[in-house]
Amino acid sequence: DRPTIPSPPGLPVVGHLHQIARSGLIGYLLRVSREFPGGIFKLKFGSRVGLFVTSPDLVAELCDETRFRKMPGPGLRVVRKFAGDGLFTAFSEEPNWGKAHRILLPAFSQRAMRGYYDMMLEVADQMVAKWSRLSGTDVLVADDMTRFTLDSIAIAGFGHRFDSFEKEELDSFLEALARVLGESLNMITRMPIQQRFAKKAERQYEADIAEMNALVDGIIAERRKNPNDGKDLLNLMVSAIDPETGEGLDDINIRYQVLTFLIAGHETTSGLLTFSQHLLLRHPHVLAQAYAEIDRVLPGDKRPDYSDIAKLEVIERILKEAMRLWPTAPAFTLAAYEDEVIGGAYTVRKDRPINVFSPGLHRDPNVWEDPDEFDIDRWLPEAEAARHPHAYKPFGNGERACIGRQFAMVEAKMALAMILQKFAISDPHNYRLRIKETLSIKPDEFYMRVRLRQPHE
Ligand code: MNH
Repeated sequence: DRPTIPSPPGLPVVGHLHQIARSGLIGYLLRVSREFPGGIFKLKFGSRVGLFVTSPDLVAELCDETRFRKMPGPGLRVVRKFAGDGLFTAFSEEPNWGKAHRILLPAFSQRAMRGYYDMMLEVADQMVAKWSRLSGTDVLVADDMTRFTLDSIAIAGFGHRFDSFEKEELDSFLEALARVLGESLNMITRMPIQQRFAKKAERQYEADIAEMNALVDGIIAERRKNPNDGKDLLNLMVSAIDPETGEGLDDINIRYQVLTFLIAGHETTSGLLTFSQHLLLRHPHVLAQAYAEIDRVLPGDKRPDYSDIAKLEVIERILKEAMRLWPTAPAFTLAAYEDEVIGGAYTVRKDRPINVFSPGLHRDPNVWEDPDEFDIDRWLPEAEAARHPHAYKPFGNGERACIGRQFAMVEAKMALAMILQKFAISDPHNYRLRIKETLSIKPDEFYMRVRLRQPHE
């Protein structure tokens, strides 16, 4: 007789949705993870049952690619409405996944990163210029991180300039996207009775998708009109041939891919940078370490070049630890090829989505001492080498892991380096973390004081 998968008490009909409505999905899942140290539990979202795993041993089994593969869950299936079979939302069995993966991989090599670097640096310059003008006042961190990461992926990947730092408001693409992501989340957490009254939200949703598509179509048309021989994402998409099938990407798929990269390529990195600055302000001794490293690697006004980025090991540990506590893509979903038993005890049916809830995994007390503490020394090489190999999954797993992880790390290290080189940052309002949830997570309404550093500060 096999044990059943545990579940916290819920209500009839809605299951656990009312608790989610009250404390947010992430907060609720973190609480439930703590209540079920076995590292597996299920929740009821109305009529749907969601299965969640947080123990590293179980995650190790799920990450065995001979038994399990990515299976877009309810959240990503809603996103397929506008991202289709783009890389992020494709089922692994869809031929377009393999085709696009093989075609686009060269755009993420070390060499390619070097090629993007100067473009990213130019965007970072614009951010520094804006904050210099605002010196002595407060900035809304998440919005400027979003300007930085969106402009970076758009210019490096597609040669498109948003020039977000020249505008008061965030680009209307971002507003459309924010509404679409918010509505996507609502669609999966709304109680059935509420869904019937959501007609207006649905119309707005359609209009927002049309607006995003119009931007993407403009970017593609512009490149077809003015071709260049660069090796960026867009050129690979419109002209490269997959050696395995001898085929290129079709027009609809290209649209899905551009949109996918505009979204996946900025949201999570923006959140990572925002969490990192919040955590630094809460831990002044770590902030001091970061300043010391910056002043050693980038003394005075030295411009960071690509080789300097590799020297920023304190900054790298800060980012890794921020992604441990607050992985900004907080879950990924897998399913078994055949009926399986995991943990020697739990039956899971083939094709049934199972969520790896990374914030829970990343705080498993059997692996992480004082799991809620921000401690960058967890990322010293000896500590890292001794750790359970499946206790940390901020970028997902296997062949479906994040294709942009190096891009994100280079970008995030550069941005933090530039900020700390130029500014003294502080938290006069004693910000208390509130999580804003779309499909990714970031600190909500976090204002930070910035002041240009003096030469000997
Ligand atoms: Mn990214 C997949 C996290 C930055 C483009 N990314 C994933 C997955 C995670 C993830 C987790 C796996 C999701 C799943 O299994 O369902 N990504 C991140 C984080 C950051 C990030 C935490 C920043 C920090 N990602 C980026 C950047 C880009 C990008 C930057 C583009 C430049 N990510 C992708 C794409 C995929 C992906 C594309 C889908 C890859 C695939 O399935 O082939």
